[in-house]
Amino acid sequence: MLELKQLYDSVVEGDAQTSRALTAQALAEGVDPLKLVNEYLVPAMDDVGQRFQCNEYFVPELLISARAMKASLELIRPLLAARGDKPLACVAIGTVKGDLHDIGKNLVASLLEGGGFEVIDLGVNVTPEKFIASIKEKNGTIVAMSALLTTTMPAMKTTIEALKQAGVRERVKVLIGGAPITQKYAEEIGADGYSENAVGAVALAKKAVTS
Ligand code: B12
Repeated sequence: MLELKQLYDSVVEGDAQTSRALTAQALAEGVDPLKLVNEYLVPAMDDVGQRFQCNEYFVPELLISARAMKASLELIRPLLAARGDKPLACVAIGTVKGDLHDIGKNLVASLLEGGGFEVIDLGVNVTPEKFIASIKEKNGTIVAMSALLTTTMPAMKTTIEALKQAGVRERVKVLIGGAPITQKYAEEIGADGYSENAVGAVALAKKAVTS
């Protein structure tokens, strides 16, 4: 029987080959894919974030850990997507204009997908026009924006204004997040929700589609 703590360790250590192999083995043994995400992969990335905060880890370690998590998620994602019948809603997610940080955004996108949402990942440096085009094209009901720079936070407000101008603000919920974002800022710019982490983002999105 597989010792799943090793999966956690492999992400913290940034060993993508091992995390992928352990994930494959766990899935073959019938472990619930969501359990792998919630109990091992996400806590491992939280651990990495904390190590980063204490200057034990630096950017390269962060990137290789994110790569290890991604290697596992590549195997898990299709299984999670396959088990929900109808997606709860379609989410257009992206990192706002001027901002290239995508580790947190990718984590949020993966967990939303795992949580039963159809996710249109628009990538980084996403203009308001691109968010609007996606919402219109896919009939999306949630816009999820990520920003990691204080200088790109205002792009969230600009995007909300643009959604209003385009006449689609009323039919979408806007969720925001990223290290410099706060609940207060979300309220200031008229966003519908803020969460400080990816697990909270899924809870927010679920609340948004039921309220
Ligand atoms: C990794 C990193 C980079 C990498 C990015 C690689 C990548 N592919 O993303 C690289 C090296 C490229 C980079 C570049 C830069 N960076 Co940088 N970077 C970081 C670093 C170290 C970690 C960010 C990260 O990935 N954290 C881990 C993830 C998991 O956390 P997260 O993004 O916060 O996401 C979580 C939550 O916020 C939330 N969340 C995120 N998005 C969303 C969205 C929604 C809807 C919801 C609900 C929740 C949510 O859930 C996530 C998971 O729990 C931070 C430091 C820090 N402490 O944040 C600096 C940091 C953000 N960078 C910074 C800077 C200044 C830069 C540069 C300008 C540096 C330079 N001079 O070139 C450039 C900017 C490039 C650009 N235009 O974007 C500053 C920003 C300062 C500020 N106040 O604005 C920071 C804070 C470092 C510092 N202390 O100075 N960076």
